[in-house]
Amino acid sequence: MSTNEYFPGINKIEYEGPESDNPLAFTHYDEDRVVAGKTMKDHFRFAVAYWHSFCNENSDPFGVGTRQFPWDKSSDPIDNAKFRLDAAFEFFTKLGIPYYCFHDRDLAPEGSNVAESEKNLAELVELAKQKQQETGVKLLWGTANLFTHPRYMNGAATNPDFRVITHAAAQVKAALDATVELNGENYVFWGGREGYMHLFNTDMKRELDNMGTFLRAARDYGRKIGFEGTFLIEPKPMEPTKHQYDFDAATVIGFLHEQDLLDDFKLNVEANHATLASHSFAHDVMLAAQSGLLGSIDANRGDNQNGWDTDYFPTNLYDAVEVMLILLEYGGLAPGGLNFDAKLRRNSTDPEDLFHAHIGGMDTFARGLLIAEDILNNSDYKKLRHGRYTSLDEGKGKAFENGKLSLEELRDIAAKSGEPELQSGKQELLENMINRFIR
Ligand code: XUL
Ligand code: CO
Repeated sequence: MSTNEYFPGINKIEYEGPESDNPLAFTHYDEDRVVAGKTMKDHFRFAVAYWHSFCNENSDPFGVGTRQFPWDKSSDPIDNAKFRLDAAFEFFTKLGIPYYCFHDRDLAPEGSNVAESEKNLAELVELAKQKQQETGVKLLWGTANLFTHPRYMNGAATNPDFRVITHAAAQVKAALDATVELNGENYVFWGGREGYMHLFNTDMKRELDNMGTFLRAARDYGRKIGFEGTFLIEPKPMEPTKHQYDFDAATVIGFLHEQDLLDDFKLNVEANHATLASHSFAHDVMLAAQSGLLGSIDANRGDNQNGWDTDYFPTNLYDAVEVMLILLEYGGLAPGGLNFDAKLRRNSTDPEDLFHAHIGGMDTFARGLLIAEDILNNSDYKKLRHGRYTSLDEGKGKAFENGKLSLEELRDIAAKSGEPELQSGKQELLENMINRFIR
């Protein structure tokens, strides 16, 4: 632990149980508690997002940042990056969270050229490695920030200027080196500027193919240097770009097929990105899980009154239950995890607010897990859902599913069997059933 404490007066957050009224304790997240055959710690593999928690001062388009960063105390950005690392690991250990995630530029400042940026990152990676060894906190994923610098205004891998593509490659190479050095379990691509502002000036097909080529090169380099984890693409439909190529889970799954990337890539589904694409969080998680491509989750939530990516900390229990039902049915997240890609509100300015935010998110998902397990063990939820499909389980229905019946044969069955009686979807019954378990 550093000699300098950044969160004084806050001790290690402990589990105190549902009756506790201590706001700096967990009421449901009990990391060693075994649920459905795994500890809570292993179910979630919770992570802190370095950028929101330690780099984002909560500025918005109308105002400067409001958060005080006691670790920004030097005029030298490298010194500040080191202080920030101390603060981050103090927070991780006090919170008792097992993982963190970063962008290259969160960890170390960009230099004045490629070599200097690489050197800055390598210096901070060495220190992060020591911190990981001292604390046992691990890296869930690393990524490269290919959206902040002005050079990326027309995209990174999809930029029409080859020179920009090479800079993106340099950053991804260094971020992969960092991820491998820190034993990162996954590597994320979020293409905030991979998309277009207008089709008038865009060759969409060429840009999409270049994105595939770029990802294959990154994959090959990662495997060459010994990265054994999963590469993840994080869908988002828009913001900052008007149209982003990785629009939603379905679009990315199609892209992975087309670009022959399915052996190495999965999806990092983010709640507020799914809702921006007019889906629900559960929809994109389900789509990825049923395709065997759910890699990891960025947990947060949007706002019913606002359309944009608000990145609220997730406290919606209903969402958590829906998603935990899917994770329990489809085998969970590992080697991915649940990263709090969420930020404090602009007017949440006390250091302890960062604890409240994470405690709330962890407890929400822990409750969601307990409720989902209860539903799966003690209700007819699965039976009712499956029951709607029994006509496809045997006989001609099964033959259809196996592709054994022609369109003419299907027509003849319809003609012979007459009008089917209506079968209720039972939605209200199911919704009431789920609500009865949320207690
Ligand atoms: C932006 C977003 C990113 C990615 C990592 O909306 O979610 O923070 O998770 O680049
Ligand atoms: Co994210």
